[in-house]
Amino acid sequence: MKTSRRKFIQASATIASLASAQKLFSQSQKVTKPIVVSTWNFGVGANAEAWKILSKNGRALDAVEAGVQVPEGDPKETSVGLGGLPDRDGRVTLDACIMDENANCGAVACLEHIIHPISVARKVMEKTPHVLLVGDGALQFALANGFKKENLLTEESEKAWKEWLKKAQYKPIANIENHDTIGMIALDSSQNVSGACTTSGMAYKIHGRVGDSPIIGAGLFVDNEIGAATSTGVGEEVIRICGSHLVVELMRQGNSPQEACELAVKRIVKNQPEKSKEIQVGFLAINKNGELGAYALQKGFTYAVYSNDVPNKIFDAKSFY
Ligand code: SD4
Repeated sequence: MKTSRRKFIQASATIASLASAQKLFSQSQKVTKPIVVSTWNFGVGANAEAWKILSKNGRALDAVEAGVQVPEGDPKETSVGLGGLPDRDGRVTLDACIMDENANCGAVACLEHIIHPISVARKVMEKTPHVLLVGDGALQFALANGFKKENLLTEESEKAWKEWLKKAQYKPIANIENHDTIGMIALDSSQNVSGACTTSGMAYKIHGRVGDSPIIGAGLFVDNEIGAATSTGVGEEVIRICGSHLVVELMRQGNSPQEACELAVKRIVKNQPEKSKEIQVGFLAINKNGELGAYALQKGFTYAVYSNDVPNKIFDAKSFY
């Protein structure tokens, strides 16, 4: 067999198996536990780390923390943790939250100098009577708990910021300007649900701006009776509708995860019909049966799924526009 023909046959087989996996998945949108799902293409690397814990019957909470640490620690990801694009003053400020199966939750907002804000959020949850620490207070708390102070502004991100400064046009467009949050939700083999969400927020934002990602109920919500939801996109629009909490409550009312994500996106359209045409917001949800939903305002929202049935694949979410 000629090499080119062999290559062609190999490629066709790969495409066919991918297509059948996708077909199978989209027909049922149901997978058996454990399952981990996360936003955007970088969810694949994060899911792989989470799966190491879930596949050994570990706890969903541990899985989501370990999972989102992957993009947080990757200097090439310019929307999360180390290497995140800075605010308009050149400061990298991070937002993150985490929530477990018992409604315990912790969060940090506008945190500087710490590579893994998700782990600081977990410490807030476990070591304090509070839910959310911000700015200098969050940094002080992190340092007191053994986290190391680091410079998070990479050369590349500094260069991009200096380029932006030439025009300094303040018009955040999520997704289009390559600005993606990782939201991860998981169901473990004990049928417990947890979630984590972490981001450097909108690039070149006003210093002190906080988005949806560290706000429990907006960027993330978990209810172990029902399931979990997370969001990505323009945080202000998600906060306005308490997005992730809304998705979970819509599931409680009997909607599937897919229906719930669609209804939440449509709420944004109803509230802000004109603005909704120009921005991106996406929701991702799972319920306790391992059913999954994903929906966005615009095309282009991808998510990654890892379960026994779906070995870590990226899917395109349906969209309103
Ligand atoms: C924020 N939701 O800070 C985040 C940004 C994001 O895709 O998700 N971008 O508003």
